[in-house]
Amino acid sequence: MGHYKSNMRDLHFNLFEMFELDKVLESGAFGDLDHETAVDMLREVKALAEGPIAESFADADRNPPVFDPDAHTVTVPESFKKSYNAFVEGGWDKIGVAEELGGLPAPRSLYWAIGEMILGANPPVFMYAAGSGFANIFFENGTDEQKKWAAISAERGWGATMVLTEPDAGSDVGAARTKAVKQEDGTWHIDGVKRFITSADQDMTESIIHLVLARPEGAKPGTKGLSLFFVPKYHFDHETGELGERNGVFVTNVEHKMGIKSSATCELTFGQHGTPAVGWLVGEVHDGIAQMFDVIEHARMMVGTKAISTLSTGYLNALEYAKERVQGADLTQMTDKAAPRVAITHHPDVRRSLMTQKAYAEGMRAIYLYTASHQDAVAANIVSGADEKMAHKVNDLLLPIVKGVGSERAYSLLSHESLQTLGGSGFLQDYPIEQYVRDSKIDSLYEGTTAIQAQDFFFRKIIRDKGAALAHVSGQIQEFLDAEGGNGRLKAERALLKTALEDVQAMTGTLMGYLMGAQENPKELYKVGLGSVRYLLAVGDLLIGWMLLRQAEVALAALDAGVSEDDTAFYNGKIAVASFFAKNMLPLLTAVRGTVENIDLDVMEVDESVF
Ligand code: ST9
Ligand code: FAD
Repeated sequence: MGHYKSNMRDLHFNLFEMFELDKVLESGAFGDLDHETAVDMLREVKALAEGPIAESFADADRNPPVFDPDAHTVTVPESFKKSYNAFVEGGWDKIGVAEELGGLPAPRSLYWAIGEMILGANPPVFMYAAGSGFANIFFENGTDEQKKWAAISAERGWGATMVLTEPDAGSDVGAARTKAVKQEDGTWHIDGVKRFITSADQDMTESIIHLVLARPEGAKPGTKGLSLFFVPKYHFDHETGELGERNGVFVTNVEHKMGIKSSATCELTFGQHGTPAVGWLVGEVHDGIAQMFDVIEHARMMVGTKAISTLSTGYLNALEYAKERVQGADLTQMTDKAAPRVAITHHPDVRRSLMTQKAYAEGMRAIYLYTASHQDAVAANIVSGADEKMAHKVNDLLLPIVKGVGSERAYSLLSHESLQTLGGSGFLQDYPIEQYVRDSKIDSLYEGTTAIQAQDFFFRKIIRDKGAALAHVSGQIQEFLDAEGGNGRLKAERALLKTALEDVQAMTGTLMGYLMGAQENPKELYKVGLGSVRYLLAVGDLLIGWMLLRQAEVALAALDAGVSEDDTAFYNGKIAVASFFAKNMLPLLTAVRGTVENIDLDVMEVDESVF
C-alpha cells in the first residue's frame, strides 16, 4: 500500500447525497455520462492514484528533476515518468476538456473529485499533465486559426505553462518588464526573463506551450498594459502539428526548493540566446490579464484542492497510526502504574487533534465541491438555486476561500496536528507526513499569497460585487437555520452556527465601515488590510461549520431510514464531527469579531526600527 489514502466514501457522500450529482447528470448537459460511468471513473482513479501515481511520490522527492544548463533541459526521474504515463495513457488528462480537443465534458464537481485524488497522491502529475486543460483555455480565447493549434496541442499531448512572474513582479504582476515587439508578419518577439515557472521544461512531452504575459512596446503600465502571447517551445506546422525549429525560449535555471521537488520550477528566458522567441497574440486582442485569469482561476482551484486533499491523506495516515500506537494508560487510570496501556486514540488530546483534522479535511472538501458545483450553471441551479450569472459570482466569491483558507488550514493542521499525532515518528521520512508538510507549504504562496487572496475576497468579490454573491450564500445559511431540520436534534449546534453567522456579518459590516471611513481619512484603509486575512479565515470557518451541519442533517435522515453497519459508523462520524466543530471552533469567531472591531492603527504608526 502506498502513502496515499483517498476518502471515497466521503467523495460519494458529497457528490451524490449532498450535491445531487445524479440530477446534474440526468439533466443531459453532459451527454451520455451517467451514474454508473461516474462511479466507475471514480473507482478507476482511486486505484490509479493509490497505485502507480502515488508510487513515485517519495522517490521523485529524493531524486528531483535534473537541470542541464548547457542544453537548457530538465530531465524528470524515471519513476515519476511512470506515474505521469499512467495518468495520461488512461486519458484522464482529457476529462473536462472540450470534445473538439478530444476531451470528455464532465460536471466540474466530478472533475475536481477526480483531481482531488491525483493531487493527494502526487500533485506534480496533475500539473505536468495540465496541457490539455491549458489548450482548452487557449481554444476558448484564441482566433479560429489558433483554435486549430489548441487542438493540435491537446492531440499531441504537449505540456503547458502559465508565465507571469518576474524577479520584480510577484504579487505585483503589473510590474512585469518582459517586452513584446510586433513583427511585420504579425508575430511578436518576446524579450525578457520570467522566474518560478512551473513545468517550463521536462522530457515527457514532445513540446510545451507557454502562455506568456508581456508588455507590447508603448503599452500602458500595470496589468492592463499586459498582453497574452502563445509561445511554443518548438515551431510547428500549423496544419499538421509536425515539429520544426526550436523557438527562442529557454530554461536558464531550476530552483532548489523545500517541497514539491518533482515539479520543476524554472527561470525562463525569452529571446536572449541568439534565437528570437516568437509569440502570437492570443485572440489577436490586447486583453492579457483578463485572459490569463481564465487560467489563474483554474489554478487557484487546483491549489486549494491540492492542499485539502493533502490534509485528508495526512489525517487518514495519522488516524491509522493512532489506532495502532500503544502508549500510556487511560487518563482516568493515570495514578495506577500497572494499568493496561492503551492505543493513543484513547487519549483526549489525540481525539481532539484527530477530530480537528477530520473536521477541516471533510468540511473543506465539501466547500471545494460546493464551489465546483457553481462552475456549471445546471449544477448551481440544483445545489443553491443560483441562475447562471449568480453561479459565476458564487464561484468567484468562493475561489479565495478554497485557495486561501484551504492552503492555510491544511498546512497548519498537517504540521501541528497530523505530524504531531505520530510523535517523533512523524518527523521521519519513514512516513509521508513530513513530505506532506513540505509539499503543502507552497499552497499558501503561489497563485497569489494569502494576503492577496484576502484582499481579492474583500475588495473584488464582496465590495465590487456589492455583496450579491455573499448575500446569496448567507441566504443559504439562513435558510438552513430557519428550516430547523434534523427533527429537533443538533439544536445547540444550530444556535452556535447562528451566532457565527452574526459574527461574520458584523465583521463584514466593520470592514465596510473602515472602507467608507477611508474616504475621509485614507489611513482607515490600513484597518481593512490588518483585518482581511482574519476575516477570510473566519468566513472559511463559518462555511465549514455550515457544511458539516448540513452533512449531519443528511446523516441523521439516513440513519433514521436504516443503513448498513459500515454506513452507520460513517454517518455517526458526520454527526460527531459537525457537533465538535460547532462547539469547539465556531465560538472562536466571536473573539475574532472583537479583534476586528478593535483594530487600530498603532502597528502602522510605529517606526520601522521597532520591528
Ligand atoms: C503560479 C502558478 O503561481 C503556480 C502553479 C502552476 C501550476 C500549473 C498547473 C495549473 C493547472 C490548472 C489549470 C488547468 C486548466 C484546466 C481547465 C480544464 C477545462 N478574478 O484588481 P486589479 C483581472 S502563476 C478574475 O486592478 P492589479 C481583471 O481582468 C502566478 N480576474 O489588479 C482585472 O480587470 P477588471 C500567479 C481578475 O492591481 C485586472 O485583473 N500569480 C481577478 O492591476 C486588474 O485587476 C498571481 O496569482 C480575479 N480575482 O493587479 C498574482 N483579479 O478589474 C497574485 C484581477 O477591469 N496577485 N483580475 O476586471 C494578484 O492576483 C494581484 O491582486 C493582481 C493585482 C496582480 C491581480
Ligand atoms: P512577493 O510578492 O514579494 O510577496 C512577499 C510577501 O509580501 C508575501 O507574504 C506577500 O503576501 C506580501 N505582499 C506582497 N504584496 C502585498 C500586498 N500588496 N499586500 C499585502 N501583502 C503583500 N509564477 C508564474 O507565473 N508561473 C508559475 O508557474 C509559477 N510557479 C511557481 C512555483 C513555485 C514553486 C513558486 C515558489 C512560485 C511560483 N510562481 C509562479 C510565482 C508565484 O506565483 C509567486 O511567488 C507569488 O505570486 C508571490 O510572489 P513573490 O514570490 O514575488 O512574493
